[in-house]
Amino acid sequence: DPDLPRFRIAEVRKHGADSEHPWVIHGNKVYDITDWVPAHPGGQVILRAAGGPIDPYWDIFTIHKNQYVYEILSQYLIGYVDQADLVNGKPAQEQIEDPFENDPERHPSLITRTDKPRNAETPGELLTAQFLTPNELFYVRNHMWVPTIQDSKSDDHRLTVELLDGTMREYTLRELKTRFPSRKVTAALQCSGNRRKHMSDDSGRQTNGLPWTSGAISNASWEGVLLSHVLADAGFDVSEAMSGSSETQHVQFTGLEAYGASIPIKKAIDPQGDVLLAYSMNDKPLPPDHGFPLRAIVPGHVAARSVKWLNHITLSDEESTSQWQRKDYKCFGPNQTKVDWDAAPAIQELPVQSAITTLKLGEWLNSKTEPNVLKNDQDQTVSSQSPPPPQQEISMSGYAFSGGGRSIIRVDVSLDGGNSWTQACLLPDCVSKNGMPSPCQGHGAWYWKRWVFKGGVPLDAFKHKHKHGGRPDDPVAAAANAKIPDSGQKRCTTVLVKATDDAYNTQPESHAATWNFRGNLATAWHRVQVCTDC
Ligand code: MTE
Ligand code: MO
Repeated sequence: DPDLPRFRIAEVRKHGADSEHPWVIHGNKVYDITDWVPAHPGGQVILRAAGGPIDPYWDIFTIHKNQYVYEILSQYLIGYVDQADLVNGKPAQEQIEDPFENDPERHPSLITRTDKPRNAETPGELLTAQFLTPNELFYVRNHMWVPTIQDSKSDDHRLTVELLDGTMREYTLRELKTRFPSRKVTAALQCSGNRRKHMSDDSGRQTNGLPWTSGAISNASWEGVLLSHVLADAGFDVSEAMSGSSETQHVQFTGLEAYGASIPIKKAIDPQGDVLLAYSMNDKPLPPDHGFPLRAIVPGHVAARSVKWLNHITLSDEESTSQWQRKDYKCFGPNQTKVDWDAAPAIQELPVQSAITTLKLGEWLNSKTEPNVLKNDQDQTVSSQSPPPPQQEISMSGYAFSGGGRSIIRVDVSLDGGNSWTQACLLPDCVSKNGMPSPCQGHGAWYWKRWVFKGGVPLDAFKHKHKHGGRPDDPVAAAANAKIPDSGQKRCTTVLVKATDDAYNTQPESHAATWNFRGNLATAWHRVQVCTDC
């Protein structure tokens, strides 16, 4: 309609998220979205764009870029952007606000995979240096921008709980903190894409998603209130649900930037499930990147369910309709690349995982200068045998973790590509000491176990060409092999690690066998190639 008014961008700016009549610009058109916001599930995303162009937001939140949405939007057209503010038919670049403009500062040691949105992993040597990952080194996985909430207003942050019959109950964070007892839970979060790069490198097949190595996992102590307490207070019949006869089957979580996911009601009400609405991480307020001021913590489940910047909980007979629940975080067979998303369940509890985070080669032991005779009083025949072969000292450390609260019972290490095995030492991080109770809290082994190993690689191990050799450009391998010149003779072996949990679940031998096109749950034995020039 050419008769509609023309608006300067300065005028549109006055119609921001806080105004009575929020407007947005799409292309060169201006829309009044007042009526849309409450009616649309992505209303919060649209509000974020109020007062300016919506297109940069939709570039991030791609599921909204479809014809259906444009058609709804067209009902709210009120005019056009004034010619004076257009360059090539669009608002000038400097008029477009960067959605990530308010994202927080990040620790320089994190390894950035994408900057906008922020996705960064913890480097190996920092990852397992401590049992509890320091907040500023905890891996970051954001699908969109970081919603900003001022410290001074955080206790006024509102959480709405909506029951199956539509009943709503609203809580401020202040109310949550004062009405319910606080709980602490020690839990690791692991992204479903952790070690995806290992999957594509080892199998030689590309995957779809961020190329994480071993650092999309971290471990922290979380404090908050129990989800089940809040649900009961909001009027949900927890005992009916315990008996299995509730129509409510899922708890859907939504964050302020409209990320959403859900968990089965069974986990939410399990008295040993420890699902938290958390406001604190390692005894400090949640940092902005990790969900300030409130996030769900679903211990033992894939971290995608631990929704950050939590502001809405919906009890439902169905799962969250978000793409992160219905698509994305599912696995299929290695041959399946055109998939029926509905045919596979959403990832919830995680399988066994382990990785080598540091690896150092030391001196050669038992070298030719050592005496030819072994001291053994009992068995003199030993002295007539040949000397033990030289060994290359090796020290490694890493983590092991299993989902569902299953604890890690053993970590096996091989120094010769999987022909022979030995055990790593599990660090006693969660063990009671000197009459003191375990420093780890919660009803399950929700935390990771750190392991260390010291040993020697026999000289004759350095020869094997293993099928899935582990890549020399793996950062752990690169650091270990840094001393070895590129030119000249070198022989290599593959060291590897695998873990077992208390249900005797263990890890698959190769990524080829569990390859899936989204690169989820890459849990095959972590292999690192180490070389010698001897
Ligand atoms: N919650 C919101 N609101 N937005 C997000 O992008 N990412 C999820 C989950 N919760 C996400 C979210 C995913 S996929 C992961 S792996 C974890 O948060 C990462 O949590 P962290 O950044 O605290 O490590
Ligand atoms: Mo994730």
